[in-house]
Amino acid sequence: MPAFRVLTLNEVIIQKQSAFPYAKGELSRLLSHIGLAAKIVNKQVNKAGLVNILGEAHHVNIQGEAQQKLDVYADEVFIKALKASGIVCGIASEENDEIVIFDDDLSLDGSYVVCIDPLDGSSNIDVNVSIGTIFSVFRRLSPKGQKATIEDFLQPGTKQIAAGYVIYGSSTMLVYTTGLGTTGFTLEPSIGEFCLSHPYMVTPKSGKIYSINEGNYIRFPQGVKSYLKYCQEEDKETSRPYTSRYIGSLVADFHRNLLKGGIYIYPKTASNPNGKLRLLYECNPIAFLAEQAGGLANDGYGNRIMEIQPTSIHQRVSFFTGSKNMVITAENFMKEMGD
Ligand code: P6P
Repeated sequence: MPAFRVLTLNEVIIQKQSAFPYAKGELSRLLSHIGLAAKIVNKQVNKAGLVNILGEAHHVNIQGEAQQKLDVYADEVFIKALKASGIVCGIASEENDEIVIFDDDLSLDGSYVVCIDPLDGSSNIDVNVSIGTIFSVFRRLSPKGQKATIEDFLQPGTKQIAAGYVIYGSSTMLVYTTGLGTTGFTLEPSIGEFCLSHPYMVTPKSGKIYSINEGNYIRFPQGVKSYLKYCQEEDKETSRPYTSRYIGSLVADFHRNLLKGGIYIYPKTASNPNGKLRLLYECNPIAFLAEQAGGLANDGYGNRIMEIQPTSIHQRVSFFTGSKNMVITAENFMKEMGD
C-alpha cells in the first residue's frame, strides 16, 4: 500500500509552471522564496509573546501607524528573501515610504517587482490574534539591467502575474494564485513544508457573514448603512439576519469569508475619504484571489478593484470583496442610496 504523501508547495508550483506562460522556473523560484520567508516570519510570530520583539519599534510608517517590532522584522525578512531570489528588481512595501530598489547586478536583471504588506493587522500582534502577509507580483515594465522605476509598480491589478497571502493563525497557511485558480497550502511544522491542503478554493456565491468595523457606522455612506440594516433584518428565505464577524486583520477576515461565504467591506468614511485599505499591497492581491475563487472585488461603485489605474504606491481605495451575490447586493444599496 503506497504511503499517502501530501504534495509540497514546490512540487505543486513545478507541476503548474508548465501551464504558466512565464514558465522558465522563475515564478516557481519566486514563490518558493516567499514560502521560505513566510516560514521564517512564522517562527517569530509563534513566539512573539516570549521574545522581546513585541511593543513598538519607536518608528512611525507612512500610514502614521506606530511600527511594531514584528512589522519591521517581517519587512526585513521578506526584502532579504526577495532580493536573494535574484529575479526581483524592487519592492513596494507598507513599511517603506518609497519603493526599495535592488541594485546588485543579479537583481538589476530581475524580471519582477513585488508589492507587499509584510505583516497586515499588526495591531493584533501582541494580543495573539491572527495576522497575515499579503503580496502581489508584476512583471517589470522598465528594461532589464536597469534600476526598477515607479512605473513598474503603478500597474493595474489586471497585470498581476501572481498574488497571495500567508495567514499566521491556528495553523499557518499560504494561499496564492497565478491566474489558474486559488490554491491553499498548510504549513506542516514537523517537516517545515507548506503542504497542499486546498487544491482549488471556490468561494460560495452567497454567504451569511458580513465583516465591517461598525464602530465607524455614523461615518459610513448611506448605502453602507442601508446594506447593514438589510443584513440585520429578519428574513428566513435569505437566511437573514446575517452574522457579523470582524477581527481587524484583513487576511483573517477575508480567509474565513472565502471558505464560508461572506462579504468584507472597508468603505470610504469621513476620516478616510478614499477608504483605508491600500490598493497595491492589500486590495489588488486579495481581489485577484477573490475573483479566481469565483468572488468579486469592487470599490462599492461597480468598479473592479483590479482595473483601477494606481497613481501612488500607498494609494487607498474603498473595498467591497467576497461572495459574488453579496457584493452585488451591497453595491445595489450604494447605487440606490448613494453617499
Ligand atoms: P480598522 C489592518 O491595519 C488593516 O489594514 C486590515 O488588515 C484590517 O481589516 C483593517 O486595517 C482594520 O482597520 O480601522 O477597522 O481598525
